[in-house]
Amino acid sequence: MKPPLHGRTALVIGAKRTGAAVARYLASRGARVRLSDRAVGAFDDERRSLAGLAVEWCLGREDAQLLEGVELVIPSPGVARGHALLRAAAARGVTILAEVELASRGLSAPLYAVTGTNGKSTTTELLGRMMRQSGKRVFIGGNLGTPLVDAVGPAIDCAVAEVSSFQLEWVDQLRPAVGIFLNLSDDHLDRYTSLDDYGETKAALFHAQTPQDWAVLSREDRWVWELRQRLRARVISFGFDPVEYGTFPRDGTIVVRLPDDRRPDREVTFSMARSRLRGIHNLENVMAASTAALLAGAPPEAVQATIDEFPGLPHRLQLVREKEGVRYVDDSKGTNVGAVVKSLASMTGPVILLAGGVDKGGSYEPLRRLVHERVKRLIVFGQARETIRGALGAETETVVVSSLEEAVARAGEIARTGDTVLLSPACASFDMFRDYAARGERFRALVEAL
Ligand code: UMA
Repeated sequence: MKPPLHGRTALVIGAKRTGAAVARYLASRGARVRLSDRAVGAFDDERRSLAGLAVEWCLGREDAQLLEGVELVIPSPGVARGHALLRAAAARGVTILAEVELASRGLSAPLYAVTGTNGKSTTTELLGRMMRQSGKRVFIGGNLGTPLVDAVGPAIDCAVAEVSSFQLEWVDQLRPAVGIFLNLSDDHLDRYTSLDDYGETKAALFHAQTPQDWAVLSREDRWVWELRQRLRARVISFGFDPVEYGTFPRDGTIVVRLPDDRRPDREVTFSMARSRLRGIHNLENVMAASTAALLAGAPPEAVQATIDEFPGLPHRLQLVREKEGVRYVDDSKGTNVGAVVKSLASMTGPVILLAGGVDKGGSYEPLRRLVHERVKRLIVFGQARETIRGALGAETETVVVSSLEEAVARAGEIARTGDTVLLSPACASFDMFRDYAARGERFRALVEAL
């Protein structure tokens, strides 16, 4: 059901990417919008994007007076569930909706959504490109960058969205025709009480699905795989062992077997020979995206062409440079332990690992064996450096430095032919950089200058 927005008063909390898009969406549909942010910055871009619309700006404020006359609250993903304003709104019986919920209520095209701890962006981009290659008009966005609410309005045939746990905290009718859950490992434990709490928040992606919809689940992740028992959607899976129905790799190909008797080609095979994506985790991402694309009606040729052409996303295991036999790899998007496990597992030869930043409250334990076996030197920086040294320092020779600059310089001195210098920080970047992309760019610049 589409929300009747005209004449309603809405409070939008957070005035950056999500908040500005939501304010634009609501105000252009006749709602009265109060846009608040705890910061008092200039918000130049956001103000420009809202020029001419009736939006009341409330900067530097988080007080309950913001709720006066408000019938609907849309928090930005960065606003925690327990935020005082949200508690006050709930106590007053005011409706609280996530931006993706608001968007899904307005969308008339089918939604294909991707969640999980790692691989979401790559899988979303792959799936979106597979659909485009099929000749469809496709919106690609969500947590990836462009808020889903921007998909409402333009003429599109489908929307493909990356959806984070933060974005799933206030949903109830969000109903993807195909939902993908890639994996679950410790992340954002500064916001969730446990891995279960974090996983259950992500599982909200499937709550409103019906038996007409599909859930694409990993067989390799125990937490995700157990979900199949309590979903209403039809489940199809991907993993490494052959199955009667589902997706698995076989001799350099990916085999997809759909449980749909109407398809004459019940088994579809895709070659991985020309794919530029490296690592086991990327194989999982390709399996998930290919399965979802076929379920969404993409012809196999469109899926294969995308696998062949997709160059990969920046800051994910990206080779920056090879200098004197040393490979320098930017994996700045490795912002949690699970991501670094997968990156290290796909390395051959000795690794000099650069890690650190803002700790997310999880355990470094899953890295111990891999660090012991593959990392010849661990160089730690940022706020979490002592925590990481405490957790992993016994596994390999560990150096504590004060900055990324120093980390790269030390790595350059230590590295010998055959080594890989890998920036895969296992932490958020916000102690020293705007975001993971800025950290990756800085790393690239430092490596180029070596
Ligand atoms: N703010 C408040 N009060 C609060 C918290 C934040 O006023 O209690 C204000 C901040 O001062 C700031 C604004 O809210 O001005 C920022 O809002 P936001 O953090 O939700 O950021 P957006 O720019 O709206 O970006 C969000 C996602 N950010 C987060 O989830 C933290 C972006 O994902 C996403 O690309 C964008 O919406 C569009 O959908 C980024 C991210 O880091 C990439 N995501 C996490 C991740 O991938 O691990 C989940």
